[in-house]
Amino acid sequence: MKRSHLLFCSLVLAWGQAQGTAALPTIHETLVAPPQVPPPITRKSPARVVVDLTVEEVERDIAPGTSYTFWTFGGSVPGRMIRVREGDTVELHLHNLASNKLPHNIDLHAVSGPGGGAPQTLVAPGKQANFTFKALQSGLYVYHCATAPVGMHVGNGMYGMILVEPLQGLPKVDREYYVMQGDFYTSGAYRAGGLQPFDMQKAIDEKPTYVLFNGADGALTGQNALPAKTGEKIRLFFGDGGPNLTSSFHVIGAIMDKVYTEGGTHYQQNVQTTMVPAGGSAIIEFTTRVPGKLTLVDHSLTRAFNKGAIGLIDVAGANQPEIYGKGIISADGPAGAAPHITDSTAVNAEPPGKPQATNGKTVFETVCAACHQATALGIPGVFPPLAGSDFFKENLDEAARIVLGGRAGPITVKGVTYNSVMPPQSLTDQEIAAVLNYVSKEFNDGKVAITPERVRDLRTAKAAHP
Ligand code: HEC
Ligand SMILES: [Cu+2]
Repeated sequence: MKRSHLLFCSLVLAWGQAQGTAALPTIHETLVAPPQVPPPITRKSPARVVVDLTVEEVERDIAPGTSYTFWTFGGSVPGRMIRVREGDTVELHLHNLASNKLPHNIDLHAVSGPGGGAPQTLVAPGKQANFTFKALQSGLYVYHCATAPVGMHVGNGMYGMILVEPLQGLPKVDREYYVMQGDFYTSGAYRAGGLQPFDMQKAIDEKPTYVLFNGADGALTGQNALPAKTGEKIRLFFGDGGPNLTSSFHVIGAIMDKVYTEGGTHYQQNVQTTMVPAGGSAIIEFTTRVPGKLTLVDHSLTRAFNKGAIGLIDVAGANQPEIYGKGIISADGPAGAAPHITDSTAVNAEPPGKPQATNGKTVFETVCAACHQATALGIPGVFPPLAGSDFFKENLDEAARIVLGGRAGPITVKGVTYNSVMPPQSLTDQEIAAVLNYVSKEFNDGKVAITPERVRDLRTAKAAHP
């Protein structure tokens, strides 16, 4: 009796292995840049899907004439969309480019388990982390970086989505697009020019400078409008990366046929505006009935018209006057023309100039201020102050070593203890000397100074005894 029970168990085990990961065919997923999405899955059986995702810290335009350092999954905001099938085993390779400055990781909401993969994937620049999980439940899920300070990593663009298709697949449509909303916090005002640093205080206060679709003011307008034809079924994989705002997502000029609310299994029909939470999604389907431009907006409207949350779908085709009439204004008819919707590029379109040659102030504003703040006062409990810093004043060599090599662990500044991580900054000797002298003069008593030669010596000493 006992024996046959044992035999049964080992049979079950062998069967389990045959059905398990060892027996699965391996597929390497080809990732594409948003607003494009990987093609629908036609497979009828599970696979082991290998996904290579590279973290890239990139400087590019957030608005015409304004640049920003985005932290990305795959070089784009949102990050590359991953598409798998319910029951697939996903082998994720997260590669952190050697030229990046910070460690990063990934938390996928499609994962069942603590941290969604974040602990397994925390990876330093130049390294790769591999993490395998089973996609148990279908849905459209957000993924994001979960490295501290998380609000900053997400605020810099570290989010994307993974679609886990149900076993039977999704109904066929004519076009699919991938759009994510995000809120961005820069020191300067909306469309202030030059390279703009991240502003942690604005993020904490949830006062974004920009609210954007696909990471740039104009990412989906003008030349970048999404093409379509009349009579097509369009599916939007729409997500909200946050870090903070909920989207009241609306398509001006269309009624959503179906909305799989919150990216889940069931759909609502005939929807005007759908609420998408930060870290959430919706699968939205609608039909393009007549030619012209459909406008994607966050219906919290100053975000759309004053902070950039606008996208366009440019529909080509023949007029359908019985669906959408021309409109006639008679001489003494009721006054008042229809409200005029403008494309965001028409607002305040002057591109301001780039910042001039590198100096201490520029380095401070574009590099250090992201964490230590433009005021150099830091953020209580998170980033220590550089202004009036006893630590800084006592030893400029040590400050230079911190900028060169980074610092982690407890540190006491002005009587307050911080315990965090400052990543090494890839700056030249000139830039480090310039920024430290600027901080000394501008935010401390200006008594101490350091030369580029001294920074060079410290760098050499550090290389000799790392
Ligand atoms: C990504 C955020 C970040 C950036 C960017 C950054 N720092 Fe820091 N910095 C920190 C953190 C966090 C600490 C505290 C580290 C610890 O707890 O050990 C720190 C500590 C310091 C300290 C020692 C403590 C103090 O307040 O005097 C100095 C000096 C310093 N940073 C200078 C700079 C300078 C100069 C720059 C720009 C070139 C810079 N940092 C850029 C996060 C940052
Ligand atoms: Cu990150």
